[in-house]
Amino acid sequence: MPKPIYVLSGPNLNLLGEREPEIYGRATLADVGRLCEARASAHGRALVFRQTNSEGELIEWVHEARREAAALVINAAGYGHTSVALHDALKTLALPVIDCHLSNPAARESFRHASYVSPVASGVVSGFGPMSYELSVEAACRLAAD
Ligand code: CA2
Repeated sequence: MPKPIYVLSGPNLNLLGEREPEIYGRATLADVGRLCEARASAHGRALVFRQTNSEGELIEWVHEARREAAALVINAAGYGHTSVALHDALKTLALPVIDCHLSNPAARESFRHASYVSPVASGVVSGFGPMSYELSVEAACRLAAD
């Protein structure tokens, strides 16, 4: 049985589709989950798709992914710009990690230019709205070894 692809989303992404549609679009996180599911199943992979507003919970799930996942897609949202603890957790993984963003942080405010995730990721996908998640899952499936 191939291991699943984990897709983890961080704080405030539960509000997707409800606020700031000019930046993040009108799709909800459930819509994004369906796109990811379709991409993973095209590769014969199961998907674990979760969102949390808690930094500790996000880190627990990264530890879980370390044991259970074939690859990890993570949109750490605000924690990507602030969390050394998340950076340390991601650094322990021996599997592909894709740093995923709906918007293009490099084209936004300067405080979004710093990332604690991208230095420990295999690659970064940003700026394509929900398609960023689809492309990230595609990359995760193609990079996954287990
Ligand atoms: O573009 C992305 O995916 C971000 O990771 C989203 C984060 C932001 O802090 C990063 O710089 C870039 C913010 C997520 C907040 O999500 C919302 C969704 C809808 C309405 C309000 C916030």
